[in-house]
Amino acid sequence: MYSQLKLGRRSLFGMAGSLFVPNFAASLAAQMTGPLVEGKSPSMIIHSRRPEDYEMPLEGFLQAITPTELFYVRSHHYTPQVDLERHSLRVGGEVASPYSITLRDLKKLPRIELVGVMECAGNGRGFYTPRLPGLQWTHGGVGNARWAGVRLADVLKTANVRASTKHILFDGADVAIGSMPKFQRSIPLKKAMDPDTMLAFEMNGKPLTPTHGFPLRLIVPGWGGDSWVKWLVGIQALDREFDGFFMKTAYRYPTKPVVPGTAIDPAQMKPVESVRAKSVIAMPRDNAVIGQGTTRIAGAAWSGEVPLAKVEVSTDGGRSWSIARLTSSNGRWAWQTWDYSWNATPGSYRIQARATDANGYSQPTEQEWNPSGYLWNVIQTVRVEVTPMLSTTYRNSCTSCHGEDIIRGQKLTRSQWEREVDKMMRWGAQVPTDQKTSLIEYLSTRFKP
Ligand SMILES: Nc1nc2c(c(=O)[nH]1)N[C@H]1C(S)=C(S)[C@@H](COP(=O)(O)O)O[C@H]1N2
Ligand SMILES: [Mo]
Repeated sequence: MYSQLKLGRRSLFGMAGSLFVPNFAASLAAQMTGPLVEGKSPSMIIHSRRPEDYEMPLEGFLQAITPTELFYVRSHHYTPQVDLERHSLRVGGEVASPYSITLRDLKKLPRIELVGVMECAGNGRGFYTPRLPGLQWTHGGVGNARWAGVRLADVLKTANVRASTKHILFDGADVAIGSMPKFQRSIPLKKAMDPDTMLAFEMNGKPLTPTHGFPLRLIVPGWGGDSWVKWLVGIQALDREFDGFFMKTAYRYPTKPVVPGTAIDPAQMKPVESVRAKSVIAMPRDNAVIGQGTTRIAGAAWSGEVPLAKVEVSTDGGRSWSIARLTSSNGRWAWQTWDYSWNATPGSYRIQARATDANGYSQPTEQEWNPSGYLWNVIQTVRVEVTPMLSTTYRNSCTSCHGEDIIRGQKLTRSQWEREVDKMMRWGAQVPTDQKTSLIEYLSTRFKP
């Protein structure tokens, strides 16, 4: 039975390969192998499987809310399997009334929900020069999900936090690999008491998945992902900032500009807190060849504690800027998808997007180097070539399989061309999604009734 199935697949590939374009068979093969990681899209960029570190591909920036299967994963240690029957959260430290609480009892507190962007402090590290050790994230160490849970402030109130408390420490159920330090982080009391700081048990309407912190994680809106502790088992009130490795050595950012490549004493740095204004262009892709006409430039943008104010787009490498349309509205902690309609004429272009926050801070053009490669937010540049004849796309999508005479004979309206292109794509035509509109534009201009 199984070998028959395999044989069936192989002969299907053979057929597809001879009748259609060869890479159609290849993409079919990729789809048939299924997700490479359970619960994650096969398009995730895999940095590491053990521990789990997966990056969201660029297409994720086109979505107002990141589906869990596209959401990045950053774990320093292996994913712990938490048994809900035995799980409880301990609340202690500088408190008058320490206690333990089960998830079921925790859920009796008032439920809150918010859409929030979480970005790994190391997102974009791969762009720094000189290069830096650590995961070489490009753009996708970030995601925007709907989180539901209870206020951390409500949980702390029951414990009667002492007046001496300055920081709140969070402990996860993950066990350190080898002699690595345990992943433990503290946040200042003020942020802990913020009504939006949450102990979340749901992500995108479902219980948290094991990789994203089941059964309970911290949500620190606006702050780098390093503060969003997963697999929570303990909370402690402290009279000072926690002095473990992940506070005093890692996740620190220089307080003053530094010379690239130099080492800096951690004492000269402070913990990463808020992320900064940033935008990512999801389409068109870098080095794309696109046909002249209306082209969609789109992506997502966010900022941290300070709300996002605007996104601008440049098609001339930053000489002139136009306002992009913000297309989502999921509250102040969410990222915003944005869109810009560009009338592209033949030539070479450098497309850029620039986010600005409500304080007037805009993304920089030059890197602000720091020894661990945190908080990369330099304006992204996407190079595109606009061709008059749409030569490459047209050739790859249409005339690589059949002659132009079939097209020329048809003389269709725009909506007929739209249907025709959809049909051809179902039949295996390789039309890059970011070029579909220009292809339809091209066909309906050149081959009209
Ligand atoms: N217990 C625990 N919590 C953790 C981590 C970890 O390794 N252990 N990684 C942190 C880092 S650095 C980031 S960026 C986020 C990533 O969350 P995600 O995997 O749900 O995307 O979780 C944070 N919480
Ligand atoms: Mo991170």
